[in-house]
Amino acid sequence: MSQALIVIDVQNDFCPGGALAVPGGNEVVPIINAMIENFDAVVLTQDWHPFAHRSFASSHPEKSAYEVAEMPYGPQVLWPDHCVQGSVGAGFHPDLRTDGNLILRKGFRSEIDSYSAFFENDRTTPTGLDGYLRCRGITDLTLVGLATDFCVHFSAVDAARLGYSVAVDLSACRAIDLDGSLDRALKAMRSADVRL
Ligand code: VGL
Ligand code: ZN
Repeated sequence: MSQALIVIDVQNDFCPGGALAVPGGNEVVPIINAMIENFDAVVLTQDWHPFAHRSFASSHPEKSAYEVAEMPYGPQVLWPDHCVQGSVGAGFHPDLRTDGNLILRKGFRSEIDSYSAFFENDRTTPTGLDGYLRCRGITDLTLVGLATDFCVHFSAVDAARLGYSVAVDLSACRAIDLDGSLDRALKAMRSADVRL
């Protein structure tokens, strides 16, 4: 059994003061830093959007942030501009240990968002992370990071669907909690056999 820690989106824009701040987002940093030693592989993901990404409310003049838009691949929550490629907000939290061995950037295509570290929001375009983990013989994943109800949730459910044994350590996650999204995410993860 080989185990990986998947650290989801611990970036400045998701921490207090950032463009899409998750309450208490910074609190996960020391917890995650202390976990790193215990894994065979450590993957860090980065939400990594081009300027004027279609998931930004600013790309939909008739809509405001946190409203939902119909995209070709289905409904999409519209967010404040965040994690623009190369910006300070897209950088990792300055205290996060970044000595993991892979950094995976997602959401880099203008027309499609990617909550999950495994598939873009059309639920079919792969990011390549499954291939990387499989090649390394990794069978067990622990997910931590931001935000519990979006990128951690979708990554965990996809990982379980791909056949990994998946745990989410909620002490090292924080949620956005938009209209009950945290409750829905916890239910979805439980029904996908993700250990919480
Ligand atoms: C995320 C909303 C938009 C996340 C990323 O990391 O959970 N949420 N982009
Ligand atoms: Zn994003």
